Amino acid sequence: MNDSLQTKMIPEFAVLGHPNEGKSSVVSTLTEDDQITVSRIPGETTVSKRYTVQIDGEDIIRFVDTPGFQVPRQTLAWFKRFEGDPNQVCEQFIATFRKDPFFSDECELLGPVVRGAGIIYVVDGSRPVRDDDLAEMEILRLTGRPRMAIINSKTEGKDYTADWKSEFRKHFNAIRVFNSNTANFMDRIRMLESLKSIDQEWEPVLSRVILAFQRDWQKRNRLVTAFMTRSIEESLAFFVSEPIRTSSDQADIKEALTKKYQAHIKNLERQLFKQIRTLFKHNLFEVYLPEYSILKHDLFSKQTWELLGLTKEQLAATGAIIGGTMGAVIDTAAAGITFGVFTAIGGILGAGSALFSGKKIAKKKTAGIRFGGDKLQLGPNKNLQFLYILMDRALIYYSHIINRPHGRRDLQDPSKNTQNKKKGYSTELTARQRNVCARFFKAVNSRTFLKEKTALSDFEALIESVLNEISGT
Ligand SMILES: Nc1nc2c(ncn2[C@@H]2O[C@H](COP(=O)(O)OP(=O)(O)OP(=O)(O)O)[C@@H](O)[C@H]2O)c(=O)[nH]1
Ligand SMILES: [Mg+2]
Repeated sequence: MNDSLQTKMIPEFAVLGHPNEGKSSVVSTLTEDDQITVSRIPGETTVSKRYTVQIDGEDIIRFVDTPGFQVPRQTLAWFKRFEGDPNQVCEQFIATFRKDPFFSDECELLGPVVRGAGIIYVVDGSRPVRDDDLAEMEILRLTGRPRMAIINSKTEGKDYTADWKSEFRKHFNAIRVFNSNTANFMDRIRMLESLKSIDQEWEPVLSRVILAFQRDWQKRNRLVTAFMTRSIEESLAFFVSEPIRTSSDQADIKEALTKKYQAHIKNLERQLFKQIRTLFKHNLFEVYLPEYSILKHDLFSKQTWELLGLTKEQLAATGAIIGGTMGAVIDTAAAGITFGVFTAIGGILGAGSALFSGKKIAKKKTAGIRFGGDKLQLGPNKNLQFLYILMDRALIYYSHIINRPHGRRDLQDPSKNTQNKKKGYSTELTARQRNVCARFFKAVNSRTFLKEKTALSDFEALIESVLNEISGT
């Protein structure tokens, strides 16, 4: 297939409108591209630029970001005076004014329309309809191209949606509310569904686009499942140990082990979060986390455990610990040494009485010198609750990422869609699902994956179903 033939089959939509209404944000959200410049200052976009959505290296759909209309009334006056072939009105307009600076933005924004793009007209529904807007709508009607209007309300509390809709009905084939700063995956799908209705000829190709988007989303969720399962498995199985010699300061060793253990687990979580962020194409900045987010708390803090929904009884059970009253018994080569209170461990680490354990290291001879003694080991964590904490934090992060539209550039004020969960997802699991988690936990802990054949696959299936539920797919 040659290039031009392939290009023709890829649907293309020009996003048009008044300056500063959110055109670039809409393109950014629709294409999941956070590199597109969005700015408070009107007139930011000065040239039309195509953004192509690719899935598995294949071009799927294009959106063209354009400059805003500058002189819509004068442009409309010319369109109305035009006496040639109505299908040629845009071409003739550009041919006439290509070199005229007065109409330079209008020539630029109509360029993609001449090339056959469908039209998505963006307005800010939080302001009233003005004469300039009516002129813009009339120009678009006169282009004769399939067109859809979308209402992207920038300011909450002010709503002129009804006025806009009644004007739109005269000029457009479809109308949709689509907010570039809150839209999630399903909103994007619904938007594409509406686009189908603006031109019957595009129906089959847009159906294919929607299918490609949905398959890609499923694939991402499967990847997140794999990343999450591996990360959790690694965290659960992780342990650190250090030999104890008579002269060693055991308190120092405990502290060093605790630091090492926590740093490793936190690092695994960071890596997982980065994988999720990359998969959902967020590059611009560390995704902002709302002040109240559980993820703001340290993985190893008491708040994390409380916020994720541990009951008082669970807290009491997991940690005598958290209060700092747990003692750990270490077997030593010589005699049983009882360590005192491990307050330094705190939080999760304290949870689970078997977290710290002592092991006798086989004495061995190296170059004639006898080494040996006892070993202090921290981890693997034997507390099932640890699995739920890791799982919940990853799911909350996932929910945050998928609900953050790429066109959104402010850092505060999390989107409405973000799940402002006070409790973790694990608190909503059914008894059967908890059983799946417990079997997975046990298989990791006792390294019996070979025997417990379905422990891993059942856990993965559970995670994937929760991801699908969170994303509404
Ligand atoms: N709160 C909110 N702000 C938005 C929304 N859409 C756009 N904005 C903001 O409005 C300003 C303009 O957005 P752009 O996407 O750059 O608008 P534009 O239509 O491309 O503007 P020009 O390129 O100048 O014509 C930016 O500060 C955006 O962050 C929205 O849905 N909600
Ligand atoms: Mg712009």
